[in-house]
Amino acid sequence: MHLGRTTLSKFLIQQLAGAGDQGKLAALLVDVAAAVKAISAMTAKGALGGFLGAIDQTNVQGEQQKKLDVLANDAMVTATEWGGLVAGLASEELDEPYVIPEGFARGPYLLVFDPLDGSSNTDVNVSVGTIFSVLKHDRDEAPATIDYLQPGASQVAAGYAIYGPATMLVLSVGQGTHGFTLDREIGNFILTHPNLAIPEDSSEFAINTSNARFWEPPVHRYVTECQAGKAGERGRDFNMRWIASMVAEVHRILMRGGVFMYPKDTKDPAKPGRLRLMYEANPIAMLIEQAGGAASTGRHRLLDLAPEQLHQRVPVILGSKNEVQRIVRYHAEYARGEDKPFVSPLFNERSLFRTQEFL
Ligand code: AFP
Repeated sequence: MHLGRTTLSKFLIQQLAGAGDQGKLAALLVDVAAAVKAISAMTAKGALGGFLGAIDQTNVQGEQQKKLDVLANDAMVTATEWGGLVAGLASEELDEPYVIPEGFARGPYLLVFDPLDGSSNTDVNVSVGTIFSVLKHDRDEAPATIDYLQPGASQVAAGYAIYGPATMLVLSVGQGTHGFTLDREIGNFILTHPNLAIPEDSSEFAINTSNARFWEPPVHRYVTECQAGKAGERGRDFNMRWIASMVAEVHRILMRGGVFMYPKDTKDPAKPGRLRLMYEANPIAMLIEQAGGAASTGRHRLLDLAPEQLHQRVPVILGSKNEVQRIVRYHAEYARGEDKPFVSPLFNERSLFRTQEFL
């Protein structure tokens, strides 16, 4: 038991003791936590609960939906539509924003979420997550889509749940990034990781290298230097990870540093990136910056972007500040034509000359 430990509710009351709608924000986050507990129970049952597998429908992203995608979405809607705290909801799994039904009062917030991120991993029992973002809605009228299109810097709260060996909730209300672990015995989230801080330097990067042929030169330059390790520009060896579940990559970075990249590439020119701005990039970027890290498209700070569409995609490069800043610098040098010519040892004239010396 964790008697005396700080529960999520106690933490939120302490952090949001201010006037105005702060109490409603705390209540909304408690409702989100209730949905997370339900989703955690379903992911933990897996095949025993009949929750695995796909269904015969695709979402607005054109992706085939998993059963858990739909069930997680329903859990988030059911837990938050009723309380008079939100004016509307938007989800990766819904083409259009969700209109709060007649009979439920509307509130001052908009909740935007990816109910189950990494769902391609559910059937192989790899950690998945829920990502959520909270925005203000200051009009009495029901929100139109345009009301959701606020820059990430406007978020009043953001967080994710990770359904791993333990279920954790990591969130920020603008006063740092904090982690809570679900104690299933008492059904409560306990503050276990207060004030998370990302190391500014790291020797670990995460990227899907099967896309290397589609990357822009600055990304090639950064990854190639990491792979060169001690023998190359960086003078030290690097480690690589790729879980294909953003929440799991981000959680690792919050725990021990690193950099995560899903950069702009030429794989599908119609898509400026794979990840979605409103309910993946923006909430995660808030958590990363609140923990002392950096989050960029490679060219712009993610939280500064002015959204144009609810489901728009963006390039994402985030994590340890000094590594992200190096990648951003490489993009700027590339734009100015100043990036060091990308030479691998094999083609470097000097090294070829050296080889001839000993022929
Ligand atoms: P799914 O939710 O469709 O599994 O996508 C997960 C994700 O959006 C993000 O969580 C991963 O980092 C990324 O996609 C993995 O993309 P690849 O499958 O191209 O590696």
